[in-house]
Amino acid sequence: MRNTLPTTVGDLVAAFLESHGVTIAFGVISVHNMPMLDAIHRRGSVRFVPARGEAGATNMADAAARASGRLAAAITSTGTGAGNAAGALVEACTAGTPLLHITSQIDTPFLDLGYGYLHEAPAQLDMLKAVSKAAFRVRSASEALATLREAARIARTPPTGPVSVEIPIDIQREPIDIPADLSPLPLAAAEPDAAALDRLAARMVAARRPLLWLGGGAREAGAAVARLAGLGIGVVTSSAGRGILPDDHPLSLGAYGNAPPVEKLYESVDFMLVVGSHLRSNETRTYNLKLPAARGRIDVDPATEQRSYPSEVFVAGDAKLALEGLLWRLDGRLRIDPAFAADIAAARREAEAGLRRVAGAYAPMLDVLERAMPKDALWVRDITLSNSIWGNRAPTLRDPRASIFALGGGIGQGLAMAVGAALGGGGRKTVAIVGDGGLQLGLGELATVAESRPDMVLLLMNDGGYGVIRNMQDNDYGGRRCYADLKGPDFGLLAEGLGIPHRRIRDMNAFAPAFAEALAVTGPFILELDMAAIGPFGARAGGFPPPPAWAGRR
Ligand SMILES: Cc1ncc(C[n+]2csc(CCOP(=O)(O)OP(=O)(O)O)c2C)c(N)n1
Repeated sequence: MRNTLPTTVGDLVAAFLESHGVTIAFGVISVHNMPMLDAIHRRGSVRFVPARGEAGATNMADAAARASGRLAAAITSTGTGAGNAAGALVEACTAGTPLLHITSQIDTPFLDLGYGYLHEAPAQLDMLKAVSKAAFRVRSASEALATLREAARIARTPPTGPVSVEIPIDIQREPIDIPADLSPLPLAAAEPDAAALDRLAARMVAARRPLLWLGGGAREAGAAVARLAGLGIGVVTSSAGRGILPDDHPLSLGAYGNAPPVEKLYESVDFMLVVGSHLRSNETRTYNLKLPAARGRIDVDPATEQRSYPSEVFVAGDAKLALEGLLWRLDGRLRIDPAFAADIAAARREAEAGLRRVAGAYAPMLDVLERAMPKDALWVRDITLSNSIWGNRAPTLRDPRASIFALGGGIGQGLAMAVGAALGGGGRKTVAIVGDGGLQLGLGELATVAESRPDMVLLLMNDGGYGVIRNMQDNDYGGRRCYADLKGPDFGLLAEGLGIPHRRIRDMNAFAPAFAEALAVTGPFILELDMAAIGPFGARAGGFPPPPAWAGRR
């Protein structure tokens, strides 16, 4: 059946997004994307959220995809517009977010002529290739659908990632019929090799105290992980792997993988299986963390076999399929040390006590969040001391989609991620933690908040500057403080000007009632904590140790 309306490639893009389960898209309207946005508007199926900048829009789309598990889209203009999305695309690559970035190009007769045509950016496609998993240019109206489908297939194929598509503005305007079948291309399953799984199973069976280290790549493997934990295998997660097994499962060490009591426990772990994790430098104290000596690894990317911490058994393939294959091979064969569960629980308790100590004046805040945050809330963080000190480990999360933060460590993405999570996450309350420095990087998106009214509480940890940097200056630069004290706005006045409810607290005792007030609002609420008044953390976090001799290229 053919659509009889005079439709354009812009309409095709809108229909394609609908057919690929995209319910929300973010961007900034421009002469170079209006055929697509006009079609999205007319068709009314995909919600388009106008952001104030392409960086924010792309972070929003990234978080919407992470929170929902579905494709989301960022739609930008050519040149500066596409360039503005680059930092957020780097983060989406780092996190492996399945995301479509649809952008434009100048009119095709002028491509690569160097006329100085409006928005011309000669090497835009090269730039997009560098910051996306893949990038394509649509070269004619007739190939638009095939290119978009292939882009979506690549974005959704593990290891997932953002894919950019340039559609020159004249092609967007070209008339085209919309085919009846716009369905997504099938994804090839990354089947693990049976012999490799046999070797891994034999290694697991020989262990008395086996432990899984789960990264974000194991996000879809929750059911298999729960059954492995049911057999007595312990679990620890990276920050991205939080909630794959509920953090409060008795055999879970949560995301305390580099806490001293857990590192101590590793000495008695006779096999660690790393699943879908980079073992990132910032989560392993730059590879100084002493993981158990005997290790195996499952990863969908075969190239990771000996990357960072080497392993003796490697299984290339999908984490869920591999863990399912492992499960039946282990059936009835494990002989777990009966003391292991209690040792895990003790290490976990000690690690939690350590977290309360380093949280210092903010320890009561952890208790309030643990108690009051809705159990299905999305927990979004910017790169701020409160996240590196405690937010990456607490409060308890029970859903692998709930933990959303910039894995690449770039500040200033938290606000936009909170917006995307709240608007694209299926109506779950979002609680986000940001620093005043990070927030100022994308301050314009507060206007997007005021307009699109995401259901979120923004916990603004205001220490009047870059706390992380001040700590590094104190630790590593003889206490020479520079460029880290910031003049910020009066956030209360700013919120008032935008019509966003705001409260500032100066005393930790005021946090519980203020947080309850914030949660009771359906829509945005900024709860600002005056950190100078509230007090210090119990530790001076900041900086990273040098890598050990064995790591890196030598
Ligand atoms: C995009 C980017 N620019 C610069 C940095 C360096 N940086 C790391 S933390 C930080 C300070 C963040 O300040 P704030 O959000 O106020 O949190 P705080 O450190 O005060 O807790 C900076 C500038 C970075 N990580 N990312």
